[in-house]
Amino acid sequence: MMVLKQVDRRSGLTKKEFVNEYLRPQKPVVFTDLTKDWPAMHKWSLDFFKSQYGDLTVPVFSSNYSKPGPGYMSSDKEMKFRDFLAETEKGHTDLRLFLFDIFRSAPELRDDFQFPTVMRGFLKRFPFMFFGGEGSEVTMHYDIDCANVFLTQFVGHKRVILFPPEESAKIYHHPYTVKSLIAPEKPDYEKFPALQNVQGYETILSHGEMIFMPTRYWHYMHYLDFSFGLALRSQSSWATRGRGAFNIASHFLVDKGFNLLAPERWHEWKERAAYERARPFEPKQPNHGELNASL
Ligand SMILES: O=C(O)CCC(=O)C(=O)O
Ligand SMILES: [Fe+2]
Repeated sequence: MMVLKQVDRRSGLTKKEFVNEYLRPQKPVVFTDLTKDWPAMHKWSLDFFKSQYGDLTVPVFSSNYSKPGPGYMSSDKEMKFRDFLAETEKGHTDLRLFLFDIFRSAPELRDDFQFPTVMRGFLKRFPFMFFGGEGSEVTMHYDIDCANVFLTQFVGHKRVILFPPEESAKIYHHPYTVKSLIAPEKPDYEKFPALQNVQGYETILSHGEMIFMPTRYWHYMHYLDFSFGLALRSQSSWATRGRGAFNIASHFLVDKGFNLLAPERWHEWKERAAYERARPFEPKQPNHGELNASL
């Protein structure tokens, strides 16, 4: 059976403790107190964004994002931010705002939060926001640039399931992508037998909590209520920076290129390759021949 441990929840973590207990060993953690002095914590709300930024035009994602074909890995349509918020508030789960750079249009919002001081290397130019309605799911992926991600939760709750990069084969990683097609909340062991041997983490994030997801960690999110998040990213080494740049180039050239040429066939090829890689990790079937020989 898949094993999901609870992510540690810590307050008052010093830089030294964070580095020794979480950053070096590449282990996730939830900071429960890092955002307590942020103006954003009481200022940013559904009504705040509707009233102050409702006129912005935003690029919206739907479930076409992961399907082979023309919508693959791009946003579907543009909407007024106000209309998007009204739809997701009502529980329209297909629409999401993903890697939304609101700060380009609203640089004043940067004064409402601070970059954590528990490590260096924050990419100050790239804070991103994510918005989704109750029931929305973010499929299993890791972040292509290989950054460490510090994701702060606002308003509602979100269930997060994580797997370390070493578990990639067991969750049927699709080559040339940063995706896996498994649904970790309802693991299908018939279809994906190697999932039975996977070990990961889970937690539920509430308002004000910040989760640290180490470099290349797989993550799946389930919005339990309407909520939004702010992701701050940091690069801890030139090696991960280089790997990120290589990833971006190869994924965009190879994956997007073949998706355009032959969407279905390319999808099938990736799926077959994912199965081949997972095979050594499938639970062993009882082998009667071997048993008899040893008796
Ligand atoms: O919270 C979300 O909607 C997705 C977050 C995510 O994938 C990230 O921060 O990298
Ligand atoms: Fe992500």
